[in-house]
Amino acid sequence: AALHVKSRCAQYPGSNIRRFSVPDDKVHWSQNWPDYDPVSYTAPVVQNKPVWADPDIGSFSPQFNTVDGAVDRTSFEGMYKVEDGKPLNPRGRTGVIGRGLLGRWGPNHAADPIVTRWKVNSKGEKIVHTVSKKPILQFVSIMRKDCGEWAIPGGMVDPGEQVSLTLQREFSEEALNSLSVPPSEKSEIQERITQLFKSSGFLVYKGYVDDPRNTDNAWMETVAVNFHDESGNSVSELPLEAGDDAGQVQWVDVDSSFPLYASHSHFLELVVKERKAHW
Ligand code: RP5
Ligand code: MG
Ligand code: MG
Repeated sequence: AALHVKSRCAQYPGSNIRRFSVPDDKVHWSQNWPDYDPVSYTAPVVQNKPVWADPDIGSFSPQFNTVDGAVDRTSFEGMYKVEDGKPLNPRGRTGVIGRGLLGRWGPNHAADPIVTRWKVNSKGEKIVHTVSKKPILQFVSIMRKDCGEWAIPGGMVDPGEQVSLTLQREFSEEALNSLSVPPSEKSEIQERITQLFKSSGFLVYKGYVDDPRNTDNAWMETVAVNFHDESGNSVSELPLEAGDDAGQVQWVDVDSSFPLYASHSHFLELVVKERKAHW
């Protein structure tokens, strides 16, 4: 697997914390590094014990590498090591210990719905990129409120929740603002959503996410699934409205030069390969 990069960003998100700098050749735990002196950081929101966060280790010893009650503590990356009661990031050092902004020790499971359509002209014909000569895909993208970066409208899997439901729920909350629609319009949105997500979609990726919130003891993992509207008459007609942790939402042309949050650009590249689209 490629070395994580955003998981080593100098400034830890939402804080004044500077990560201990980890050079490429010291990322893997197998590299002995006696001088490694990571910063300990667990954000105040996590320390305040919200329902979505674990307590501190000591008072609490979760069952790692297994489904622990309703919380899935297994990793898509295989068995991870636990040292002094704390799980170790399977991709290596990040310069921070503790949980940072993440609620769970070890893997924090998310789901990423990648909703796509073809870019078309006024006659409904596919638009081909001038250089690659391949048709251009568009995907529903949100601007994250926490960092201002464009991203897939993904979110955390609730304890015991089926990933198929998380995909729908997060898309509805962030791209359709389902949390704020008046009750009279709820069933209408719900119906459209069920239509769009009734196919199981194309499984794009399952595994570690190179997320800037990752630490040595807590990291993001996701299941990314593509729901594609081939004819352009189902999703394309959905009224997009940003909600919850999304500040804006829009259809964005899929192109390798467009910067995206965490590993989201990599997920789109996989969608492009599958659909033989421009990249
Ligand atoms: C990323 O964080 C995942 O790929 C997913 O898009 C997102 C989930 O976190 P929140 O959007 O709930 O902050 O690592
Ligand atoms: Mg969300
Ligand atoms: Mg989200």
